[in-house]
Amino acid sequence: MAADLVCPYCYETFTARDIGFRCSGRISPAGRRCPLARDPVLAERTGRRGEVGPAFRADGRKPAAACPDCEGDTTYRICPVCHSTLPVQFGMVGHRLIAMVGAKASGKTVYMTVLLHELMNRVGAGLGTALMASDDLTIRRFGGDYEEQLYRHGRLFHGTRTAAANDGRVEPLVFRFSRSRGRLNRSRPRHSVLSFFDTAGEDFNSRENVELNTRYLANADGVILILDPLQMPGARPLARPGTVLPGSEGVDEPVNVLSRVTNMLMARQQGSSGLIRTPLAVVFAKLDAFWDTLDPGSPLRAHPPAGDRFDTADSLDVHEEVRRLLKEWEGVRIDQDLATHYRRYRYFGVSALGAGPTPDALVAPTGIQPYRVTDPLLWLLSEFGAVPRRGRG
Ligand SMILES: Nc1nc2c(ncn2[C@@H]2O[C@H](COP(=O)(O)OP(=O)(O)OP(=O)(O)O)[C@@H](O)[C@H]2O)c(=O)[nH]1
Ligand SMILES: [Mg+2]
Ligand SMILES: [Zn+2]
Ligand SMILES: [Zn+2]
Repeated sequence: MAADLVCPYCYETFTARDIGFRCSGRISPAGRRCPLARDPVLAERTGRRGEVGPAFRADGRKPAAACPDCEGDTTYRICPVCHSTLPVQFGMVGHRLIAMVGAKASGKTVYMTVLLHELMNRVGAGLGTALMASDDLTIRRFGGDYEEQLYRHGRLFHGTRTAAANDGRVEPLVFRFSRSRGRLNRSRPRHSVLSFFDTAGEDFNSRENVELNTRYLANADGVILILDPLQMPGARPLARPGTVLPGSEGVDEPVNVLSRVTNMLMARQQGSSGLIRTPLAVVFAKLDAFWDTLDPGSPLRAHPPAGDRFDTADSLDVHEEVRRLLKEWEGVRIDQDLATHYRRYRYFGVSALGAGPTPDALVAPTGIQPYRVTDPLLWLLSEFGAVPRRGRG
């Protein structure tokens, strides 16, 4: 059988049969209890050193198995490669890995934090969707680090730690996305597992991380590529006066970042047409710095129509508007590269903060006012059939 599952924690592939189990460590009906101990595989692969029940092999297609030592039943299923506990119903519900990549300081961490915050709070309810952290570590890291820093303290992030500085490990945030089953979409999948891996921009430039990133990208079902117009020589001079500009030292222009991503995706998978099949959301961040330069009638000055569907017409308007902006920003090569290599791609324009931060890296006094942040994710989910669309295209 083909290896059709991808671990949301390590991005290695395996089959359902290979899924392992972990003893619950509770006293079993037979009166025995397995001792908890550090799992060397888990520690090596993920850095998690806590004491856990012993791992064992059994038929991973089943939801539960009996521990060979204590005979107690367990429903903890684990990845055969990294031994992370898999989300409930993993392999039984749709699981979608969304990879997010972009150059250094392009705004990935801020965007991811705001996107997830919006989906968990404001937007989710309107869309009839819910987003929940899938494991304790995600709850602690997302709530405790990311959300706390940006929303409670109003402080922007330092550059994300590189995978190399983290012993080559990645620590994705894993969420369960669910949609309440509406009358019209009875057959659509209700749950998806979303895994976000917040890369450091430098991971894209260093050789030792290319292998890791290739696996991550190649096994993703959809890719969100964050591009920063402030890093485009043709757009930089157009930014609103006073905008905090990213340093240009060691920064790669968006067109080069795109080439790197394209090379990584091509290394692994191609359709018979030679085009990359993974849907690619090309997201231009920090749009607030360019609002002054846009036409008052531009779709990038309006909010997307409200409703519980992905609005195709609005999305295509935005797509064309970004394509037009690329001419102004001297970014036409980006458009050519996408058309040459990708079967499915779509442009987006977002502002996670809604206003430029202060020079001392604090959220503007007007607060966080996200603009169009959920559009790219909803497009990807609608491509997978996990969110319904209004209109065709
Ligand atoms: N004007 C504006 N600036 C933003 C926005 N989002 C991020 N920025 C700026 O971009 C900087 C970098 O954002 P991060 O999200 O930390 O960037 P990153 O891509 O995670 O960077 P690395 O982790 O170093 O790769 C922030 O400190 C802000 O100055 C936005 O919506 N609008
Ligand atoms: Mg970051
Ligand atoms: Zn046991
Ligand atoms: Zn794994």
